[in-house]
Amino acid sequence: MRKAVALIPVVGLSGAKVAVLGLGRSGLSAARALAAGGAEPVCWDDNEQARARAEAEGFGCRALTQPAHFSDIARLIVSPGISHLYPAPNPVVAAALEAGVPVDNDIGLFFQSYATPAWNAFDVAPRVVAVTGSNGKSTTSALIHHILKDVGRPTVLAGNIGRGVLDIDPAEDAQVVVLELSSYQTDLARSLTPDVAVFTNLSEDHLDRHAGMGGYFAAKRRLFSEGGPDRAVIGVDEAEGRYLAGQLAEGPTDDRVIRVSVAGKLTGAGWNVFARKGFLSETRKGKQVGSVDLRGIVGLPGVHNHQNACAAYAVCRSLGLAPKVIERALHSFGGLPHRSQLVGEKDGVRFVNDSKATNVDAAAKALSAFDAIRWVCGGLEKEGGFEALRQAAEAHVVKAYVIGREASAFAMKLPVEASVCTTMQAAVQQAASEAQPGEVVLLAPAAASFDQYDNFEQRGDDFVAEVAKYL
Ligand code: UMA
Repeated sequence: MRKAVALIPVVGLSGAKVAVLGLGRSGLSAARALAAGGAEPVCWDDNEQARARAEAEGFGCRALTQPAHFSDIARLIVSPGISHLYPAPNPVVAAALEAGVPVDNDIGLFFQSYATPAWNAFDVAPRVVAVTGSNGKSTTSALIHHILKDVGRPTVLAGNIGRGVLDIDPAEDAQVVVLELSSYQTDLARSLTPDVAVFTNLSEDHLDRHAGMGGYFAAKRRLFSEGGPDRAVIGVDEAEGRYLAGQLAEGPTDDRVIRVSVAGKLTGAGWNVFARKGFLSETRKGKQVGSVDLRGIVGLPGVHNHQNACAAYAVCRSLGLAPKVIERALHSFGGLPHRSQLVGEKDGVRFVNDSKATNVDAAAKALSAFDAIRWVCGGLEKEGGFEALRQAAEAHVVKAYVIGREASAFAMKLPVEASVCTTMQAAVQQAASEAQPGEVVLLAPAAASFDQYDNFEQRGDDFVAEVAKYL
């Protein structure tokens, strides 16, 4: 029996058989949305339980590993966690490519299907804001969504943040859909036409899936090149961001590009939003037109969060909101679970969960946000080593408490004193018993979680549960 759920019916594939590979959050919502649009989903997942869940909803499953299996298939929809090219295409994707069948994902289907003739009755056309980048995209997306909600604008949040993009209700008058998009998602989507697109920053991540840094940047850049958003908000603190901003703008005064920085004052004659020493400034044509004191905003600690605030502010300004209403909403943002999340405080020691710091760059930013840190870290190490966090660790960490199956090897590579704890329980207990008033016990793993957990959320929940025992 098919569940009654919110969804965007897929347009343009009615009567066609469409293969859906991967039946997790994005795959299953894609299958439902395809069926709602009159297509016939032909599903597959390597996991038997996932297939059983789809079959229970009435979807047919069959393996499509040979090009001949695609003779009656119009398109293949692939989930983001399944490799479509590097390090090697999944066998089903390889068969589709050999058969010449177009390969797409739920993001492509969303952009193909979101606008409908019903919009003719609306007073204000719905808009789509899409946020990509290596770090900060969840917080930036959630912050934009929060600000819009605060001013009473209809808004919905979906994408990499945990909700399939087709898993939302059809558009309503003046709605703003905020999508967090990963490089996996932007790489594969055949339609990619947001009204406002954001590039937060770039640092090494997922390099195996993109054959290196060039492929990773190219995947993210597609968000700005496929349809060309009306407005692009670009973090220019890395060479890639500066290059992208330069490519999209006709010249320095072209305000279709809003440049964002937390590395210094932006003096260009275009549209700029930057934060220095906790103060956000907005300049246009060389004049200051808005400012916000970010220092007292509890939900946005640290320079990395000031970057998120600048990007969200820029998006909301481009949607016509005034600086003071944005400032008011920033103050009521509670932050996201697993990102600079204050879990509790005892005897002057704060406990903060940043389990989402799954790479070295994100961990360095988390470490820079606090002064004296008992640092819980470790897990499945990523490529690139620890050099990028050396400065932040040496300046802010009192001692590290290392978790993970390879905890001793991980600990040896850190630039600070480290205790090998292996389990979260041991790490939290030891860090809590050694912490002094004024210090922060911070989970910022600088590693993936898959050696001990299903995902970073489960790892963060484990930290929160261990802290709760202590508190
Ligand atoms: N599967 C196969 N064969 C494989 C690999 C996986 O059949 O070789 C199946 C699995 O059995 C499973 C399904 O594929 O049933 C899972 O697909 P998926 O990994 O794409 O996960 P979804 O549940 O569809 O979630 C995806 C995103 N996951 C990834 O990108 C890995 C979610 O982002 C996203 O929230 C969701 O779509 C809704 O849009 C998560 C993520 O970890 C949070 N993202 C990465 C990150 O943030 O670093 C990019």
